[in-house]
Amino acid sequence: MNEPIKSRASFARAQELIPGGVNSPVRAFKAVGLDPLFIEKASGAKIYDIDSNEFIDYVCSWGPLILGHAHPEIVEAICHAAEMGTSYGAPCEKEIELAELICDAIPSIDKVRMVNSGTEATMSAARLARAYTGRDKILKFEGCYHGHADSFLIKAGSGLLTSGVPTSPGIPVDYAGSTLVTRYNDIESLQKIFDLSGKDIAAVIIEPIAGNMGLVIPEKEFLLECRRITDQYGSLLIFDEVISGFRTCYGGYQNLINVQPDITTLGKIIGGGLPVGAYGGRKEIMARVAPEGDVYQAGTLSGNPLAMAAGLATLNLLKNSDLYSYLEDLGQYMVKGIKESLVSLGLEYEINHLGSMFSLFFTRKKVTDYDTAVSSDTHIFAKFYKALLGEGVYFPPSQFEVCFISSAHTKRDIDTTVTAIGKALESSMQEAN
Ligand code: KE4
Repeated sequence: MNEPIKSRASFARAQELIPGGVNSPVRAFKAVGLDPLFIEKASGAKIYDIDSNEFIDYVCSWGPLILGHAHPEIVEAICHAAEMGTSYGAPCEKEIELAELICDAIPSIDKVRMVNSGTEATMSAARLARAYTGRDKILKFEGCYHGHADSFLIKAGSGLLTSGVPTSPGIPVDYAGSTLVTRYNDIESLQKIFDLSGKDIAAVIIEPIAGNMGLVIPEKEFLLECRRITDQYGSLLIFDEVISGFRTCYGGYQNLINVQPDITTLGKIIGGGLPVGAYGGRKEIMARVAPEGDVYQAGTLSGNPLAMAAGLATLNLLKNSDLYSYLEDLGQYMVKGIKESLVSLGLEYEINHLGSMFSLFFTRKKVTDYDTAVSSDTHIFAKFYKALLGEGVYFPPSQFEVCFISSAHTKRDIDTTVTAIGKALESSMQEAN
């Protein structure tokens, strides 16, 4: 790997003009004690930094790029749309087409509203749930991240967990009081909170596959029980599928487990790498959203033709494809290889894996929630990360994020990656001893 001389200089310049030198905290590489690499271009499964280093990429823009970087048909769709204007501030038919694909793919969604980010989607879904139920409290789970709206920055995952500050300053005290928090995969604690406060809870919001404390998979009955308990108390159930939407199948993770939420939030993949978020649900709930209803939510660039074109191209490529079985095979192949490396090195670290998502945790505990996730040794992870980068593999710079495989990755990429992981594990152990 070439010395990141140009990245270092760019980072110095960026820090003069941008808080922390980045436009989203987790990109700052703080948790791994390095300066971030500035990327010049990306294609397929690879990214290239401004110091002419090539990496196999498992960030994939934090999830949107299930088809890899610069997919030719997505690029073509964006370029074609751009030639006809990037934003009209008026309805266009591409919005109907994308809404149609989403509603057809996810049976619990009768109507859907496009927004520009996952944060806008979850913030709007919470407001809608409060209005629809006439209640104020929202319940979330420790380690889940639903974007940076005030309601959700309480014991949150992703960049907050990465920075070690799971609850952000700046949230009004009484506001924070409207957010209840309990443990992921803990039905008993959920039932207790509802028995105490159920009549005040507008909604439970949950990542049906948790991707912001590293990958944490719901235990078998957990999501069913979330559905049962919210029904029991007349609260809504919001599935935050910003990561999981169209990641594990053509639709939501809800399609695979047959649990229907009242509202679903989406993002990432449905934008194909451009800024798109969405929230949708049953007709009678979505009827409350302005201008059909009285719950206000708006956005200058919501549904713009450029982002819609990228989302349409992406979902049309995924629809009726065999890409999900390809991704499943690659995921299995990756995890098998990593496990063999761990065994050969006598290491008993945990791997959580689902489809094309995986997380290698530097802990011997089974990772099922926030507490077991944070038992990971982030110092060894940082050493591992730096060594892996030196081997040409680009993981998310945080123990508490998910590695994503795209359909642009090949078995050869996985072989290279597994070899690199073995070397990085070995050198990080030597450093640790
Ligand atoms: P955005 O506002 O970043 O588009 O989406 C927020 C969001 C909502 N819900 C879930 C389940 C999410 O994972 C996210 C955002 N994910 C993080 C990475 N885990 C975004 C990366 C970043 O913050 O830079």
